[in-house]
Amino acid sequence: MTEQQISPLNIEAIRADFPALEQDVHPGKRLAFLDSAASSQKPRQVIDAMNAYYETSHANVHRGIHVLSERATAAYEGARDKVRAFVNAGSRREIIFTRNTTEAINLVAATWGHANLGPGDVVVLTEMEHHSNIVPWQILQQERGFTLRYVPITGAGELDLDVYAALLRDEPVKLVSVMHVSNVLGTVNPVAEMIGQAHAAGALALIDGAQSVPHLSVDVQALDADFYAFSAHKMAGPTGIGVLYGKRALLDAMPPYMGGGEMIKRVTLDGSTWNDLPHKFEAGTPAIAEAAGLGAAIDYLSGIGMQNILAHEQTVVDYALDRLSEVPGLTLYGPAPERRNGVATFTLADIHAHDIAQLLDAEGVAIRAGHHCAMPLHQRLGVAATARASFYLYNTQHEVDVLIDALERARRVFGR
Ligand code: 7TS
Repeated sequence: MTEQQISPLNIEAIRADFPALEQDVHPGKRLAFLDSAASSQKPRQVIDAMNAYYETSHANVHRGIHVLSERATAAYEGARDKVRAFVNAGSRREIIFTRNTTEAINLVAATWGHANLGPGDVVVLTEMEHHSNIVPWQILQQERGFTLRYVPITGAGELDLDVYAALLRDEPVKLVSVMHVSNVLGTVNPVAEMIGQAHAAGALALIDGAQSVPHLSVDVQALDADFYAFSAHKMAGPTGIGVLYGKRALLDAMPPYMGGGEMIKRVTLDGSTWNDLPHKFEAGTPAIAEAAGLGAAIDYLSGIGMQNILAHEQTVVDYALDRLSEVPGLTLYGPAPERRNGVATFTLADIHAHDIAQLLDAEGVAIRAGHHCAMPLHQRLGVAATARASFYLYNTQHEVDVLIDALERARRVFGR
């Protein structure tokens, strides 16, 4: 079968939308970009939207009564409407623009967490979290003195849901903060069930959606998430903008994050009052061109269809897992193919992951090596570093073949 027959996407047409893919990164070595979990490439539609914004529409938002300010405001607020629809939030007021997932989680920790967590309270995280969903809570813990608990992972690379249920039953849990999809193992966590269990125990749930929103259809209302965080740059959009979804009643009750222009209703020398949502959480001049780019990315992904994107990725990842499992000396991490998404993480004999990445780069293959900002997970796996190939809508089975050939070369170079 050819790629075209087994993929629901017109992959050649999609690849033609991404200028960065059309280059040799070393003489005669065409780029095989297998590092989209770190940050995806951008289609021309996104780049064009940002350029067009700067060429015709740039001014500050929400301020000037002139044509360009109105255009800039329309671009910025129009992007908010697109985000609302993309994740099916109930109201545009529930969509807060941040810099990225990291800032979205820090916002919740510094506002909701600061106001609501103290000695005797428990926050539940998991062993597989990215540092951005561990460190903000550890920082806050030092100040507020609550307890952190971590749901362990099983040998199959999935969350131990029995331990999770026991924590909710036995401890005064106020918040569960968990990733939807693992950036290392690819595990798709059963967050709908986990949120339901958290609510039944009287806890709120924050979901780190950095690796889910780019790949899956996410419906924050169907999930009943209290907070949901993601980054534009992993979903074909620009760097510099991310999203915090929060339920309106929670956001309304939370104190502001940063103080400054735009987030106030009235300022006197004696004190200030806060603006309505979402502006209460968006102090200062925001990332306007980036919002325009994010809006274009959402149009682009929606135009192709998230179901089609997921089906294509699944085909490529399944093929990659199959072929990788045939490489002698290679260890794969993570659950069975039907319970995972987007990434293939491995070690190869005793070759250091950085050496693998360097040899692959010489063949034009871009992967990530290291701890992937998940050091506790790597400690649990018993390895200091892993190599990770990650896939998006523009990747092909041919690129997997190039990866495998390059790995074979690495084995020969290291005599393994
Ligand atoms: N959460 C998860 C699950 C992630 O994978 C990442 C980034 C973040 C949060 C942080 O996102 P940011 O946009 O705020 O930086 N993950 C990765 C990665 O796996 N390799 O590089 C970045």
